[in-house]
Amino acid sequence: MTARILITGAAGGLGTLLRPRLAEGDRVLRLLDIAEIPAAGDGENVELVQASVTDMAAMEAAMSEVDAVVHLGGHSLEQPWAQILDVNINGTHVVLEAARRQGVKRVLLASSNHAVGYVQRADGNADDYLFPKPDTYYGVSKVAMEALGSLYSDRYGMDVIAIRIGSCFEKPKDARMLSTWLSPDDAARLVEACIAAPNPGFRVVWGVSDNTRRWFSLDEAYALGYESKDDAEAFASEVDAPDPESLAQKYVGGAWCGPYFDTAV
Ligand code: 15L
Repeated sequence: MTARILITGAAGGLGTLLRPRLAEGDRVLRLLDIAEIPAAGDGENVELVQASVTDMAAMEAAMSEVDAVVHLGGHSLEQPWAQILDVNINGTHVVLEAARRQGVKRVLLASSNHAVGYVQRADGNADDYLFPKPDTYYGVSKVAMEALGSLYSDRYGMDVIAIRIGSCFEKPKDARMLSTWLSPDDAARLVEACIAAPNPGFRVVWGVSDNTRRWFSLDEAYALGYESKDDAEAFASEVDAPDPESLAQKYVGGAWCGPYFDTAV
């Protein structure tokens, strides 16, 4: 079992869902965020670090005695370019470089479906390692994240796994998420598999549950040992029926391919 895991962006949505699910035995979760992180609960084996992922000195310090990093930090929605560049792209470089300097060999990167958001459903099932087709500056930052991960793996022999996350929430919120949903429990199972897989090198995997309406490959995730136990279909009656004319029916990125997201400068 991996003894100490550093989670960046630990106070965010995904970090909050993963925190209780990655707690295990003697394992220490070092939780890092620029925002305030909720204090340790009873018996919780956590260390709290309030810092920015863009702060090299702080990140190097945060890597001490760490066995694996789960990098969730950064903007999770579209933002103006300067912010995306600083926090998401530069921040990912800082995380990888700090890990390298401190001898942390394994880094999991929270990439996103928006790295390939303009891939059309008509093109067939979304395979692993789809060539980038970002739908936003945010999506571009996820492409850059994957490129940095590839570089650090090839150049320095690190194990870096980029997870193209679909939609990780407690429940699917709309018809699109009946395809893209990654249940929080499956997210934890996927992270555990990515942490435990022997010598993976650099990988790109889809982070979705085994949804009945899934059109994303899980081959590479399964090859790493992931086993999905959830299916968004269980919530199908709780969301509106899909609109056949919607962007969600056409593109991986759904509404992110529409004009609403074309506002960031
Ligand atoms: C993402 O990458 C976002 O961070 C998240 O907020 C969701 O919108 C998700 O993609 C999605 O596509 O559903």
